[in-house]
Amino acid sequence: MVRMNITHERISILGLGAMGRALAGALLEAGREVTVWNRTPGKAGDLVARGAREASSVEEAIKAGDLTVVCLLDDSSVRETLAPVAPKLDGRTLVDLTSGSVRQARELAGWLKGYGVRFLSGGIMAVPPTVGTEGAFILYSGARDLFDRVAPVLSPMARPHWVGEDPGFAALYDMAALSGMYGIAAGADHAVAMVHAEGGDVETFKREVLGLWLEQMLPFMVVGAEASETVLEDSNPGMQATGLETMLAASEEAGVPAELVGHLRASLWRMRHAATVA
Ligand code: FVH
Repeated sequence: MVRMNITHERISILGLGAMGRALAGALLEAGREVTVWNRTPGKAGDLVARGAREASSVEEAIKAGDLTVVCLLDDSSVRETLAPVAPKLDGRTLVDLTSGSVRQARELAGWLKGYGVRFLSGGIMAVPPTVGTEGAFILYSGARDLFDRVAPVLSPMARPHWVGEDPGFAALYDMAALSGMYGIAAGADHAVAMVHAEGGDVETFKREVLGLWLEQMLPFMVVGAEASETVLEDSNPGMQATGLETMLAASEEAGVPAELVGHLRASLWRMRHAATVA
């Protein structure tokens, strides 16, 4: 049986880690009826005080909600948690916000479909303190009609954003966006290490140089880029290759391992070669 109307907006949350607690808190704040479950009991205290109900089993939690949000450590914890109850999930709606790979999301969707579950996969573009705040958003993929039904119910957690019918797409964009973020974070770490090694004032550098520079360049790196291009492809590759050699030398002079810069140099060499051939 497919339950098409979520009339009372009763939401169950499986997983009370930092993120599950933040999601549950945002839903409670918006007046939703929330039931929570966590593998290790004792993590629901504050939420119960704020109006949540604590279920003592996964099955009890799922039955208490019109919609279940899963937010666990990883794909195998989701499988482990859902496997014993899966045969009883026919007609239920599940939204999995656990981080995973594209293949894992697709396989999970297929597995749950076999049990008659209506399923959306998600990727959280927020950290616990930003859940429920303006900039936070959550990527969803799966059936559009299901998303349209679920989005208003879950919107207090973060702005819902649908990225396609393929259940793997939320994971795809989530992982790709994380890759972008970690690239910047790794570059920033390297920059700080250079400044520290050469005796510069790290706090001043971060505040007066690095933050402002990254802020200035970010729109070019992302929004200004066409398809697979990056800002690096907009400038003369020869100039950039020379610039990177200088950066590599500066890093080596400072005694800071330069693997990251070396990697950038390799990709720029490829770009320069492509430009010469074209
Ligand atoms: N926190 C963050 O900043 C990021 C932001 C972007 C999205 N991620 C993803 O959200 C998922 C949950 O992350 P979290 O921050 O809540 O993680 P933890 O605080 O470590 O809590 C983990 C929960 O998972 C439960 N758990 C672990 N293994 C199992 C298992 N085998 N069976 C059932 N539950 C399991 C754990 O339970 P317990 O250890 O308390 O019993 C916690 O509830 C994650 O995918 C992030 O990548 C967060």
